[in-house]
Amino acid sequence: MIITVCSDIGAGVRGADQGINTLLNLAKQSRQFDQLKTTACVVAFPEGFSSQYAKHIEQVLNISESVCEVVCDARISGYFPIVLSGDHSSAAGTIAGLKKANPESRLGVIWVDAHADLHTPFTSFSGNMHGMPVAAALGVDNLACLLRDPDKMTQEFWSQLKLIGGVFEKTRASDVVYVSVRDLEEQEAYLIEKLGIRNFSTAELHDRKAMPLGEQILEYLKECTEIYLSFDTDCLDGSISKGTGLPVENGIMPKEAEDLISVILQGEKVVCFEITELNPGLDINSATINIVFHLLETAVEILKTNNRLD
Ligand SMILES: [Mn+2]
Repeated sequence: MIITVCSDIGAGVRGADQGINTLLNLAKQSRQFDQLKTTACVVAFPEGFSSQYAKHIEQVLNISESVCEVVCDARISGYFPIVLSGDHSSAAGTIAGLKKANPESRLGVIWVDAHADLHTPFTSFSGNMHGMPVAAALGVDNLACLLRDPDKMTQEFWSQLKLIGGVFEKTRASDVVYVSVRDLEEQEAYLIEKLGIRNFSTAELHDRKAMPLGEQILEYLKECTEIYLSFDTDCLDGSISKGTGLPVENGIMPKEAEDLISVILQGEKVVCFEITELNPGLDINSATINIVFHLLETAVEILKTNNRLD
């Protein structure tokens, strides 16, 4: 099942909500997507509370709760959700939905991204919510790196965001894996070090002599009972990811991304795949769009072959 989250409210650069229709339009021309069910999350919430510490946080909370419910229902009904979201902020809702559907699970998270998305309203300079979903999922504030002094309302909404789905700490730091995270701010670097989160570097991905990175990651998460794979378009190398809000050099090349996703999605514990942060308005020659759509098509093909998708 494809679940769409047509919102870009959590991003600093707007326009990523358009990425979803771009992918769905291409899907109409591909046989792989025939008869695949598509469900849209409610994203049309009124503006609500917003602050410089956490921009549009009330809307992000409402959208994330909507995502949580849809993902949870999909999982309970036995579907494998492929989530197409505009910006990454709603992924806290995706993770919450997976955990809500199966509270006993030990949920692993594979976060393929140029950024750690580990900020909080206490540490974020920009206040952009797409930089916070991993912190929300882990239930951390990172007060040791206090940079800002958010008002009471912001703190109240942040507390609610950490509690989406009625579960605090949806995953633990030892069950989170970063891939190609390379644009870190010191507050995030501190948390990664303190919590001991494994970051598989781009260099490790490039290393052809090693076991395929996807296999290494699945091995690393072998104690988990379910795994969620989150793919931020900006994990791709800056030379080929113009169609995303924050392109960063020294990233993943298309074939590497395809191999990585292919190996991981063969893992039987993987229960959900998300693609996010594709911004067609920024994309020169549709280069990024074509790469990301190919990855989506590859994922659908693998999951269909394994009878995991309908
Ligand atoms: Mn991200």
